[in-house]
Amino acid sequence: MTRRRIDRNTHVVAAIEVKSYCRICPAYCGVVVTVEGDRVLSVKGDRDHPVSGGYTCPKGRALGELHHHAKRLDGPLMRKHGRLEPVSWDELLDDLAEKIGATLKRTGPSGIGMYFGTHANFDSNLYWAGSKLLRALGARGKYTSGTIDAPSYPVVRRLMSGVGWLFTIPDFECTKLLLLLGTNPVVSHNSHMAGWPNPTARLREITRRGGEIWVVDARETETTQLATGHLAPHPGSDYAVLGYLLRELLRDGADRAYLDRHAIGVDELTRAVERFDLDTSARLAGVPAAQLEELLAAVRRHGRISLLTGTGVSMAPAANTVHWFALALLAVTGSMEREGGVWFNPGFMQSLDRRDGKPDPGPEPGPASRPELPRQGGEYPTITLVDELEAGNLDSLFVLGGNLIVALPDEARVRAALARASVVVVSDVVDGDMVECATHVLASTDPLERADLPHFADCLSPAVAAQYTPAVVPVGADRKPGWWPLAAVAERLGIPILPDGVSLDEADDDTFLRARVRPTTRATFEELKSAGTALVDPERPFGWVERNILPDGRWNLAPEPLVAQLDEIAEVPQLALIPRRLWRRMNSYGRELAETQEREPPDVLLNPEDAAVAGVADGEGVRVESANGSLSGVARVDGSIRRGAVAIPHGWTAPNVSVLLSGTDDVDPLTGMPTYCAVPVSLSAA
Ligand SMILES: Nc1nc2c(c(=O)[nH]1)N[C@H]1C(S)=C(S)[C@@H](COP(=O)(O)OP(=O)(O)OC[C@H]3O[C@@H](n4cnc5c(=O)[nH]c(N)nc54)[C@H](O)[C@@H]3O)O[C@H]1N2
Ligand SMILES: Nc1nc2c(c(=O)[nH]1)N[C@H]1C(S)=C(S)[C@@H](COP(=O)(O)OP(=O)(O)OC[C@H]3O[C@@H](n4cnc5c(=O)[nH]c(N)nc54)[C@H](O)[C@@H]3O)O[C@H]1N2
Ligand code: SF4
Ligand SMILES: [Mo]
Repeated sequence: MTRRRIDRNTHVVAAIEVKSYCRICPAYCGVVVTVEGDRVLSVKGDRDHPVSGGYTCPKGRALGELHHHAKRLDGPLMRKHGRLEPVSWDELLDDLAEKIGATLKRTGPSGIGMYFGTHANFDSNLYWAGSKLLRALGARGKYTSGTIDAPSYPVVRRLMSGVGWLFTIPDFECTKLLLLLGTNPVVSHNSHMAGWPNPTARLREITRRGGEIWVVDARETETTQLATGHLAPHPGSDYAVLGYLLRELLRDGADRAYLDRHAIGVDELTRAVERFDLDTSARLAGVPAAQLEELLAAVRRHGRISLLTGTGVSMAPAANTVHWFALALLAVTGSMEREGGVWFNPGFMQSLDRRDGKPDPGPEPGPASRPELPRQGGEYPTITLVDELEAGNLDSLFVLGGNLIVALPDEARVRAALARASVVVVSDVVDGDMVECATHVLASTDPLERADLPHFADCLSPAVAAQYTPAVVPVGADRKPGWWPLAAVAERLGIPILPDGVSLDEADDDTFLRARVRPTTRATFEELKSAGTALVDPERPFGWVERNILPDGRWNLAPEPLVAQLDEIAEVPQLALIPRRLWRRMNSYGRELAETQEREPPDVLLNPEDAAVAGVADGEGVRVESANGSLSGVARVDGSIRRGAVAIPHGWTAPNVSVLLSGTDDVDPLTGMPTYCAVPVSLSAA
């Protein structure tokens, strides 16, 4: 903490600078926050930060604006006679404990569920307290945003390695060829299966030293502008691009020494990809054959590759196949855990490389209303919470840092299902869509008001790093830390969840944070707390997955369920809805900021040829219809998107793109993920 004096008009006031890190996405950029009393004056990048080096994006720089926003929740709210009213914490907690007790009597623990949204990942104490409460209640109803955006990622990893929790990090220091599929990290920082501070500098560094970047994306994006090559396949057809590369490399150019020692299933994989000859693949992907050949030539030129996927592939129907082929391609090119290829971040906090790797348990039956959609890694697919509410099986639902109204398909169905619950507890920082549906609102501290350490998202970082942050400003109004009301309800129910028998009165943010540091963690709590910035382990840990995780050190390149699914991939639609993320906000977070509303409206991005067929011009109203519903928006007609793709950002309620999606018809049986990308749609003038 450094002191500074600021001259404002005539009188001199003391402002202080506090080092912290941004907790809106897993890039975890280091920030310097200037505060005066309880006012946040500015949030800037911390130039001395060992991972982000001064970088921030507008979301991080707006932390102060959101902190003081008129829509911030200031205290607890409870629904009485149909209306939300301010109440005391005691009144809310007594009522909540009584109602949870009533649910337990009526249904047992199966009537209680908890949804951990994106922002529960960035308040590690909230996540931990939520998990502990759920366990203490004996409830199995855990749901997360991870089963909305990418369940195929861990499910495929488990099938191929035994463990789902493996995050592939490009070896930025040495890679010569980076392949990006369905991700636009310059805008998103990926923040999905990786969190990159300063993506532009990272990408430029690869091409500066003579490396290549190839992007597979249905649009020209901020990332394709920095790339060496760009392929724009039909939405949902990426599996054919990777299938082609695998087929050709397995015929000539595979790293046989690596495969012989570190893989099984090579022959089965070779047979499975035999169908992806050049002409078939070019036809399936809707790209010129010459482009596929150029991409293959680039792979051959460099031998090893690194690779990252995003929501453009992980939310599409063939997501499992793409993630399978992506890992297989890394193995076939000998790029797994080798310089110039990829490594797996064990996490500074978790230090998975210092633990014994036990295989994950396999899938279990889904919840009573949809047993065919499997529970994996201790989580039910989030879409099934709607079925569970409809069936009356779920009676009390906690929603922590998430927004089911924009995140799940079919807004009307989600709203109706939530209205059936006896209790909807919402932990949030702003008055938004979920608050509208809540019976009990837990007004939480925001990132500037709480101490923190990285939660499991430290495995997504391009470095093995962790940072402790103190609270930057005092807790404002009548808010409480996210963990506090959960611990207080637990206490009232007689199932205390605080670590080491600490009482609620004695506990603070550090009580939980201290307990998160394991014996294997790369530093002690005291070391983390006194460091003042991120601690970094400079070694990129190559080889720990091979040694600790893989059975006999081998990847399974042809798991039976994935091979079987390959035959079931449907033809891609003529005209398809695809996802798109915007620069100034994160899903629904940040949409209340004036600049976001003004400069990034949720318009419908169309190719000129598709617009002409529909009779729609730029700036005019357009109606988008799917088998599930329709919406109207403003058309933005632009040749940067390929023909056959229609991109609409999510996170808004007007329009809410979720009305075009279905939670019943298009759900993947292995992962329980609804289809969000490559959904068939039609267009007309509105
Ligand atoms: N600024 C900002 N950052 C964010 C978010 C945000 O809303 N705003 N959201 C955060 C979250 S929760 C996540 S999960 C991550 C996601 O991060 P990303 O996965 O990088 O998300 P997008 O930026 O939408 O990039 C997806 C890309 O896939 C392309 N695409 C669509 N369909 C297809 C297809 O079928 N094939 C191929 N090859 N490409 C396709 C789209 O055109 C788009 O450019 O971003 C996180 N970061
Ligand atoms: N059509 C379509 N739908 C999509 C997607 C898509 O690409 N297309 N993308 C999907 C993806 S990638 C994801 S991850 C999901 C996102 O699904 P969710 O994670 O459920 O939704 P968000 O909009 O990120 O939720 C943010 C909520 O957290 C609150 N919040 C912000 N900060 C804090 C905090 O510090 N504490 C607490 N307690 N709350 C906080 C915000 O106010 C907001 O209400 O949506 C998915 N839905
Ligand atoms: S990239 Fe992510 S962590 Fe960095 S400033 Fe932006 S939102 Fe915050
Ligand atoms: Mo996401």
